[in-house]
Amino acid sequence: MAKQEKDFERVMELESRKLANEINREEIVRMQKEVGKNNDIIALNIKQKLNHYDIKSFDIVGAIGSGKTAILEKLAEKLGPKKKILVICGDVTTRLDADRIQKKHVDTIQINTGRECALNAYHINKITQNIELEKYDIIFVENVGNLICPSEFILGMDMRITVVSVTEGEWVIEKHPLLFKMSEIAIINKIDLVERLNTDINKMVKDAKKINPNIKVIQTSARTGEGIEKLMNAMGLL
Ligand SMILES: Nc1nc2c(ncn2[C@@H]2O[C@H](COP(=O)(O)OP(=O)(O)OP(=O)(O)O)[C@@H](O)[C@H]2O)c(=O)[nH]1
Ligand SMILES: [Mg+2]
Repeated sequence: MAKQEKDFERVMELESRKLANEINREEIVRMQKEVGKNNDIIALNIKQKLNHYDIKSFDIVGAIGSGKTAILEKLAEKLGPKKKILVICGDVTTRLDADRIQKKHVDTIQINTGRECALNAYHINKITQNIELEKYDIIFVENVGNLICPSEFILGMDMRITVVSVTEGEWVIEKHPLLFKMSEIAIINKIDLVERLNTDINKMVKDAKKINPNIKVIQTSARTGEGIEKLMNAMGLL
């Protein structure tokens, strides 16, 4: 075969591969939209059910290791004696977080998402269909730690809270605006470390407010307990 012909065939092959990819892409986008729509319908059902039982519910999302579980441990300590609490923990694997929180005498359920990088309404629906909801006053969901995927799926909770900490640096909010747009509260945690790390916390607060002027920004330390009462107040739990 002449070299020119070979080159032509190669171009054709690449073109048809590209075309196939484009067809796949359209199909994938269509399917993703469908899944998103179904997720939102299920989330709405969950919301109605929880409202029916007068349960306050919170979706805690945030960066890996920012202190979501540590904050939930503190909230469970403070609220546990008076309120009946369920904490649903999402992680790729293990039940480490659920075991930690369970020590605070609240009920916990761990969901392992495997390859999925966030919880979705299907996961929560399975739980709300199979437990006695009337037992609970408050449900907390700790989503899988990351600042990107959870923005794709609402879970039907009353409030979304996004947690970051000073250890991720002052650019973390500016670089991940979507979750802050969709949240009622932003927590900046680990403020006990702010002097050692020299993080510009004012920039973090300003960024959150610029992205979402209605967001309440609460500074906490799950280590010392600073800011936890303020957080409970902002959550309507005091
Ligand atoms: N100094 C300090 N350390 C904290 C604080 N909050 C959490 N930590 C520590 O940070 C580490 C991660 O905390 P976790 O509560 O597991 O964080 P997480 O966001 O639940 O982590 P993932 O679920 O793995 O995403 C642990 O070693 C905590 O003890 C805080 O306010 N100050
Ligand atoms: Mg955790």
